[in-house]
Amino acid sequence: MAFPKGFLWGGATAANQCEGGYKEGGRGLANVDVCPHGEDRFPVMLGHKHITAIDDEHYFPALEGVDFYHHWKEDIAYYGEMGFKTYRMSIAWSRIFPNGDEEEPNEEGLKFYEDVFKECHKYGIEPLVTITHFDCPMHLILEYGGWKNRKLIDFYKRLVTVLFTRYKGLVHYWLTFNEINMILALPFMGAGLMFEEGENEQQAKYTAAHHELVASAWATKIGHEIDPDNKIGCMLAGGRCYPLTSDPADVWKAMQRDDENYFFIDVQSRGYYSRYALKQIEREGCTIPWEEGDEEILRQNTVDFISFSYYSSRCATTHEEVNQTSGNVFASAKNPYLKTSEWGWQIDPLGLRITLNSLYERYQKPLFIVENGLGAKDELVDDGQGGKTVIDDYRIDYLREHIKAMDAAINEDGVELWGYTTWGCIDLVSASTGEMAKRYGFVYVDRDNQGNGTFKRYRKKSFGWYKKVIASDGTDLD
Ligand code: BGP
Repeated sequence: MAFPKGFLWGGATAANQCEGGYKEGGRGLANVDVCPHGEDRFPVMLGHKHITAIDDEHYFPALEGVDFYHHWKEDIAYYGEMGFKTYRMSIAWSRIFPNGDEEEPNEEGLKFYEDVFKECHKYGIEPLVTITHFDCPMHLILEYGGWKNRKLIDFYKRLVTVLFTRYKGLVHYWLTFNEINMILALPFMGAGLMFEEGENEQQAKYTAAHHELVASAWATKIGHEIDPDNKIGCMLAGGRCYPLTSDPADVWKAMQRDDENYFFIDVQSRGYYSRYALKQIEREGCTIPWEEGDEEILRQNTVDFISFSYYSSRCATTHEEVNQTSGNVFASAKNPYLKTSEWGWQIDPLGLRITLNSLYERYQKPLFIVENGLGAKDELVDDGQGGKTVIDDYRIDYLREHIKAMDAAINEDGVELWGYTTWGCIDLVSASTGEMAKRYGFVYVDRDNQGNGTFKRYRKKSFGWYKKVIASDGTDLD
């Protein structure tokens, strides 16, 4: 069936994974820059190993990404050619405020994004901007301790005020924090937290989370005041959790896993902490650092829509002998009914329909799928016309099935869905592993895990396929 009129088809990227241009245009160092490729990546993202500057021992893939900083015109032309209606991208905070605590923004950084947004509009592409996709200026971490310091709320307010003012009329769709629930799993990535020996990590995470939630509500307020046409959303690492068996203990565990995920979105969309979240924090002996006015600001500034990433469903069980599988950082029991990707992520298109229905039931607000896709190894081959391409039928299959699930959720179940941006519409650095080999794009980029390659771009087979999908408004999926 047809998708609703004005449905926003497109693709998504994040500055830290594609932009590069580190040291150019006055940009400062950020937490995402010091997450290396290799075995130290996870300990750093967790906040346990501290790398605070670029060193010679490691390879840091975010410094160059896939060099969007110098290829943005070419890349946006590809998106235009595919007929994108929207392009989700993020702002590197340290390009606007290199240290994060300056009074005045960096004009070169502001101009860069202005040019990018204007270029998008040339092709009729509406930008969808993530204000922070995991990034936080390193200075704010070293000097203030990252988001566990309340001062970050003021620095963030300054950032968003500058962005909403400067890009008024150019950008109408905004997300405050990418995958806000990631704070609990990867606190250095999610909130710039670096733990000291013996520190109460849980308390630091809840403190940082509260500050981000208050900052997010402020951004919603400021964004609406500056331009009432702004649509401001939250962003969740989504994917329903199933009980592995009908054992009620498994059902209960799955429900708790989901609650952990909804923790933040509940606050952003309803305006207050849920009862189970308050109980959980209390049980862990932690507290919420309330200050005067917080409650009100949260209550009065809920989001306009809920966006989420969906790669997979998850499974929970109390039967410990069951195998675990990997998937988007959150552990899951292996579901025997599902196939997995080369990286062990379970493939579950119906899970997308289930997730859409659950979220819509729970919040009754418009939804937006802002990430979905298959990370796979691609092989560049001759295209028979003197050029090169990738025959990525596996990616087409994955996306086709997920689009069908989306179609069913809209047309059969009545879910209100504003749009769909596939993750990594151009190959980019993997957030979890720092690899280039895990590719999601419609456009191949010549770059490897060690940082070799020319950055040359090639259209894959999925490029032409997605173009057709968009042109037919989702009715031609062959
Ligand atoms: C999400 C992040 C993205 C992205 C994606 C795929 O969690 O928001 O930044 O990278 O996952 O994950 P990966 O890159 O690890 O394959």
